Amino acid sequence: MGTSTRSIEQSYKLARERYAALGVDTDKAIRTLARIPVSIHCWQGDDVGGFENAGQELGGGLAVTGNYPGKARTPDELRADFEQAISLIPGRHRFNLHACYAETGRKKVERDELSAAQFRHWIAWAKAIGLGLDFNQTCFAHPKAADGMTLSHRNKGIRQFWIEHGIRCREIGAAIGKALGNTCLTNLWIPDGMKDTPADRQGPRERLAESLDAVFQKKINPKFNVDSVEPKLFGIGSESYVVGSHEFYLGYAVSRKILLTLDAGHYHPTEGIADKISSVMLYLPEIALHVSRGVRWDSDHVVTLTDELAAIAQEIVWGGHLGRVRIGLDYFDASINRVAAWVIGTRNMIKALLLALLSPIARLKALEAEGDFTSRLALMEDAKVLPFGTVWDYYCAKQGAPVGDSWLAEVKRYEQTVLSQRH
Ligand code: RNT
Ligand code: ZN
Repeated sequence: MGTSTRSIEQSYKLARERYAALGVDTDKAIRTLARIPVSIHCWQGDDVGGFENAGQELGGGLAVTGNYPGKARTPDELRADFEQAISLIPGRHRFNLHACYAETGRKKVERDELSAAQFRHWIAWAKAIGLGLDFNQTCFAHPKAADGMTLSHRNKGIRQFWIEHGIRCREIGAAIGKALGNTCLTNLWIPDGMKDTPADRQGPRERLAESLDAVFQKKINPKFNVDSVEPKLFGIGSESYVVGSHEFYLGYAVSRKILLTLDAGHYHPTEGIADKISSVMLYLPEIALHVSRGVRWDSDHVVTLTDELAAIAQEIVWGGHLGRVRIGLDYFDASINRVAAWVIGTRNMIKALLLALLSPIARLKALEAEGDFTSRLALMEDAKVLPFGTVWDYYCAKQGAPVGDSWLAEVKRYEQTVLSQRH
């Protein structure tokens, strides 16, 4: 087998030389990579179900397909599944919670009544295993969002309900950040939109801006919580109009000095988010990403190592934006083992970052500055077949994570012993 520690190290030494000849320091790349957290979304673990038992369907234009057995049914199961997943992923990462994952015990706590109390188990767990937490308002799968409108609703009472939810979520985010000594990102996405051509595109946007101002009015120490807003182009049932469009939220985030979340599935099918990063970084102190993979629509497929993913990582790394981009994942596939889905998507995100860190970017930029575009293209293409996999294996081994596909046997074992017992 080619995965013994000795052969990994020997191969790595050769790869290191190969990269060094192009001015790339592989040891440094690995050190940098180990410090980049990926915020892994809780909702892959249970098909965006949450634990409210509201009996409400997902809605909001979100759709999870598949019925692979063994999904987490309780917070404890979700935590156990996630611990299994992160044991197979190199590096130290974060866990991204949604408000609907509140633990309310026997009683019902409405979304406009939530507080950190319903998240104390999550916080204690995160603290115990050294995990950073992020948070999200849940403005879907709820009777008050049943007509697809929330913060931009024409009914004032409904707007007020979601405003209160938004405020409480930010407070929960702050409590999380304070308790963990690690800034929480609270991300706001709402489904608001229309299936068919609206007669009034302006009114809902005016109401949304007003509602958002109410949500973000209270100053919260940015050491504990920072806020982000997430635009979208269309959804199921909101094909013709989405109130919180890209232009809407870009303007909002810039003018209010909050973060913008770029979700890779939220644009036209061939429109990537990679090229947006260098522009928005000029005007925003920080941004957040929902790395996803849309297939024909915002289908939220498991992230694979595509050109688009590589380009996203390049823009973050080559642009010098590490530290100002909060990388998160957003996908939900219920047709395969959910722990594997977490592992595959997250390992791919990390691979893409490593690829970007291992690019001969200094040389490429120098060639570009000299106007030698021929050599730039030649080097970019040759760089694609450098021994990246060898460095990746070495990184996994060094981090104590499984090398190659050996993680899969672990997931299969977990499926046999744990997941398959859930009926
Ligand atoms: C929906 C957004 C949003 C959700 C999660 C569950 O289109 O991408 O981020 O996927 O909040
Ligand atoms: Zn998203």
